[in-house]
Amino acid sequence: MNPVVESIEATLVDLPTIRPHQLAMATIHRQTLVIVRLRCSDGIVGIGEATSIGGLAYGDQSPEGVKLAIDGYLAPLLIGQDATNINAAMALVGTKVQGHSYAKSALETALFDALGQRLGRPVHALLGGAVRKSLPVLWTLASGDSARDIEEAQSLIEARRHRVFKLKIGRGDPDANVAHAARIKKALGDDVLVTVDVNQAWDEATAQRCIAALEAAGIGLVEQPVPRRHRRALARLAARFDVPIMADESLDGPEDALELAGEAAADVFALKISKAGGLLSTLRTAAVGEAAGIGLYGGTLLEGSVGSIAAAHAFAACPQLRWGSELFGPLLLKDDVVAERLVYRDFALELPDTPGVGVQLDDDKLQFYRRDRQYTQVAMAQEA
Ligand code: MUC
Ligand code: MG
Repeated sequence: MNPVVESIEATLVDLPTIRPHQLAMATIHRQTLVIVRLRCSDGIVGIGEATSIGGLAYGDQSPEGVKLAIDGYLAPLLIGQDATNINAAMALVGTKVQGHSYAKSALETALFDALGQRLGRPVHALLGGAVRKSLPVLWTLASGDSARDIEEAQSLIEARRHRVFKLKIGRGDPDANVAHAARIKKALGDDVLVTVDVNQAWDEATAQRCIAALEAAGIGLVEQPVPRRHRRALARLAARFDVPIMADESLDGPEDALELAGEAAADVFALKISKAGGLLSTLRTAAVGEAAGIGLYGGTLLEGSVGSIAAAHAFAACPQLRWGSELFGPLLLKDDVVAERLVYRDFALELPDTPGVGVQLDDDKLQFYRRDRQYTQVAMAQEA
């Protein structure tokens, strides 16, 4: 008999960032990870992660909500199911639970990790094989200060860690945003690709004016300039400008991909395993993009090592990843909850070849950073 899912534990973990990370909708000082441990009846424990940015500021699924959904609904559904049949397990979850793509992604990752450990194969092999063994990784400049961002970029180029940079704009005066982007692009020069992410902050008229200026300044790509549901506006911008327009918040899974492709609303798709609801759904989303001739990009919700490496396995299996990736989340964290941190070298993230996702949890760190323990510590300190 095949092993079944025996228990599932979802743990909230709060990790500080190395510096404030300023986006249009939030400034992040820490990231909350939901770490999932899925124990199977053969003793194998698979791990997964769901993380979002700025609580509910980026997406409509909070870390606390992810934990509630797993504890109350998804775990009871999966317990007792065949742990080796991921398609069947996720189909069951799909019919009984609407939405909750972040939770589904974490659970599917944990099932893949367990299966990989059981078979002695890395997750990318279970997805059909990696067509690249490392993924180019850009860095997001988001300190809120142009001079500091330029310095940060130059030192990262020097260290051969990143050579493509994304700027988080969309906060405050749009013209000041454009001036900030132009200053950074000018300082970094023609050889360095600089992109911007507006995180839905502009209306169409503002976007038209500002994208023209960004294009003239040499910005190489504009991500999600208008609100996610304003697809027709996105399509008009994609038609109007040469600079590629990327859909991020407008794109969750394959159904969105189909609609965006049909409306010619984006030149590039930002894939994210959490938005899509898992690795398999990410590959299905990528397939739609690929079929429509749309460039693919490996996006992040600033996950730690577990979520980032899970995404890397899926992105490595995509036939095309023309725009590289932004799997730098672990580098933005001061610490992590894994035994060994991911390897970034020569502007890329290396894909592990070890069984499963290829990273292990560090139990001491997990205990140290778990939120319920921190509350206990604060309560104890207050009582003392
Ligand atoms: C987003 O909107 O793309 C990715 C990089 C970063 O700094 O924030 C994320 C979210
Ligand atoms: Mg984005």
